[in-house]
Amino acid sequence: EGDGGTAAAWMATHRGMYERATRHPFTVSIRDGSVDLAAFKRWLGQDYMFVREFVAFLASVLLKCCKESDSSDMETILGGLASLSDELSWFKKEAAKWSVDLAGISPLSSTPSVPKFLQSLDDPEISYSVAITTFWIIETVYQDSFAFCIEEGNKTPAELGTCQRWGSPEFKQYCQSLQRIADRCLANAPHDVVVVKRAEEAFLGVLELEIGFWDMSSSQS
Ligand code: HMH
Repeated sequence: EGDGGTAAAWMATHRGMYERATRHPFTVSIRDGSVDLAAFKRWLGQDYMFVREFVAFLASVLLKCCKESDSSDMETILGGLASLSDELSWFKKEAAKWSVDLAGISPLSSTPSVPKFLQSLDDPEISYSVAITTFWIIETVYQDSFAFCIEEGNKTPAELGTCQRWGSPEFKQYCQSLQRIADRCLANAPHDVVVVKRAEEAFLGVLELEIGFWDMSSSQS
């Protein structure tokens, strides 16, 4: 943030939406300790399904990277895939701890638009710049949301402490590398107004998706 790139500029321009995604009542309730455990478990199961879709999406980003980018981006994205692999193990462990039956969860039942959104970005027609911007903001919403849960003054219940995986300084650094990649791609594409416009639309699409995801988690079943 604050390095004068396009990514930071969009976060500023769309501040209201960004804050609705990163200071949502659901994650704020994790921070202040008032979180409803039924809602937490709902989130856990649905996010496990999300991450499975997200792996497929990220594989498509990696493929675009190999085809369209000649830089070291590949290693960052590969690191992202490795971190999703850890994340899946984390979800299984947490699900066992909270008695959430992952096998019995219908795929993103409350958020059918999620697979559609991610799959629409698999298309070979979608440029690497748009895909990497999407990836950056998806990770950043979680990073910012959960970093807030471990900031000074939090009352996050100890048993939810492992959500800190997204709030850690390492995860923040990783999101910052993604932001630098997105900024570089967007700066190289100014001649291509359509690409930058598509990337901004994807940025906003992700914020909407994330807000909807938190809403789904906090709504009564
Ligand atoms: C909905 N957005 C959602 N789930 C996640 N696990 C992330 C972002 C970050 O990986």
